[in-house]
Order: sequence, then C-alpha cells, then structure tokens
Amino acid sequence: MPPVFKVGVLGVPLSKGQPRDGTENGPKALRNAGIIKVLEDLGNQVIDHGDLQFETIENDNPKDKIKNPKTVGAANKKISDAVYSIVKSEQLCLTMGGDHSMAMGSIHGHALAEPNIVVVWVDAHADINTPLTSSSGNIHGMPLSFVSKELEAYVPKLKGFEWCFPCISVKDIVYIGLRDVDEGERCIIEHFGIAHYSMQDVDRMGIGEVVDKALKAVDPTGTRPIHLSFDVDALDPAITPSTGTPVAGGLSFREGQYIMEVLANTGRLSVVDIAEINTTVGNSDVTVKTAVEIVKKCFGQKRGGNFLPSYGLPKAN
Ligand code: Z70
Ligand code: MN
Ligand code: MN
Ligand code: MN
Repeated sequence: MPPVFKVGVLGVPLSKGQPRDGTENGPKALRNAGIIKVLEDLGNQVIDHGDLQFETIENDNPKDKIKNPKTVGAANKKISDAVYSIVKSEQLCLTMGGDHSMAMGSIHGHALAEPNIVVVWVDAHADINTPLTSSSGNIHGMPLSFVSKELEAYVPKLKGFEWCFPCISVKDIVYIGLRDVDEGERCIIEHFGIAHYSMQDVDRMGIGEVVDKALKAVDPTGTRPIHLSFDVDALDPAITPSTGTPVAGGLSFREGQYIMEVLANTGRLSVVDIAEINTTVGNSDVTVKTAVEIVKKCFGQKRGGNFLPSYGLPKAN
C-alpha cells in the first residue's frame, strides 16, 4: 500500500529572483498537467491553497548589485507565512515555483513551524551566494545565505528582508547534484563544512550510496523533518530543458525518481519545493511531464507498484 498523505498545495508564481520572464508560469503549467488529480489518484487528500499573488514594487532599484530586492523580499514574506500555516495544520506542503529564491520564504516558514528541520537541496547550483559574493545579483542564487545562522555576519541588512531572520544551521543542509558552483559558494561550502554530493560523487558512488550518505550526513538518527528543495535544473537538460540555466551532465530521470522515492519512504518529508520551471525556454511539455513524474514519487508513487487502501483482492469463489 502507498503511504497516504494530507497534502497542502501552494502555487508560488515568482520570477523576480532571476532575470527572465516565464518562471511565474510554473504553478499554472503544473496545474494544467493535472498535478492535483495526480496526487489525489495516489490516495492522498489534497488541499489546494491556490496561488499566492505577488506585487511588483515600483522603483525597486538594485541595492548595490542585488536585483528587485523589495519585490523578492515581500514575496518571500508571503511564502513564509503561507508555508508556516500549511505545516502547522499538519499538511505535507508542496510549493510549486517559481524561481528558487522562493526557498528563502519556504524554509523560513517551515523552520518556524518545525524547529528541527534538515534541508536536502537538489540542484546544479549551490544557491548560497551572499549579496557580497554574488556576481549576478540574482537572489535565486542566494536563498540559503539568508536563512543560515552561520552566514548572518556575511549578509548585509537589506530593506524588504527585515522579517527574514536566520533559522537553520549550515550543518542542516545537504546538496545533491552540484555541477555549477561559484568561487564564493565553494569557499563557503568548504569553510563551513557543508555536506555536498556533486555529480562527480553521483558518478563515483551511484545514486543509492549518495542518498544514503546525504541523509546520514544531516540526520544520523533519521528522526528530523525534511525540507526538500528541488530545482529542476538538477536534472539533465535533456529531460528538463525548460529552465533558465540548464547545465549539461545532470541527474537522469531514474536518479531523480530514486531520490524522491527514498525521501518519501522516510515518512519525514514535510515540505517539497519544486523550482525553476520556465515555460518560455525550450520544450515545456517535456519539462512539465518530467516534473510531474518526479513530484509523484514524493507523494507515494512507487516504481515497484502501488495499490490503494480501498483495494480488495478479487476472490475466485
Ligand atoms: C549563480 C548565481 C542559479 C539557478 C542559476 C547561478 C545561480 N550561482 N540558480 N540558475 N537555478 O547567479 O548566483
Ligand atoms: Mn539551479
Ligand atoms: Mn567534496
Ligand atoms: Mn536553484
């Protein structure tokens, strides 16, 4: 039998954490692909919280390098509040992005509701630039620096982010799938000893050992609630071409599914972010189809097969 979850679905149509239009269509694309029914057909109870609405704040000029600071700050405050109340009401939260700056609010809201979370960050990128190490100024490359206690001294106080106090430790983060990491990020990872499994590690050990080691690295006792932040660019661009920064040599469909199945099996998934689908880049049908298949595996679908609790084995006589 599949595990059956009470799932709270939240659309996060955010795009101002990066330069391209199109990531704001992620929630709509997943809804049009039938994500709600897909989750229900697995036996889950689904509560659809709709899509958040974000304002574009006028004259939101760059602060030093940082682009759209007030708009992204205000959007993430809304995300934090919404995720907090979904987690508090005991729903397994699926946040459908949206660019990956959304994880700042999502992790923040999650950590307020569940103070002992670990963060599994599946991404080609490390997204832990500080506003001072970032060369792009795009906030989707920075969310982890804003929420990490050890990095507080390295992140300048910015208007629009007053609500965002650090709420996790860098020791609670583990990366899977890295293959495009900036100099400052690599320095942060080494300096603070952040657990990380790059594509080289996946090549060497295989995905099975990588996921085992990743979970043990952040949660040796296997008891803590898990925040999965999944950037679709972790997957190979052959299967998720519709994303702003495709990087060759990514996770295969099977490796992506495997990560999700193992995390679902822990019974401790608590929030799942799916980020960086950009419908205006490449073949969005392929990308959305891949994303739906991957998301399903977080919510009970197993490649080995499933049956619903209501299923009764037909008797011959
Ligand atoms: C780079 C930066 C990034 C996604 C690009 C890239 C970050 N490290 N994240 N695409 N999804 O701009 O900070
Ligand atoms: Mn990425
Ligand atoms: Mn290493
Ligand atoms: Mn990312």
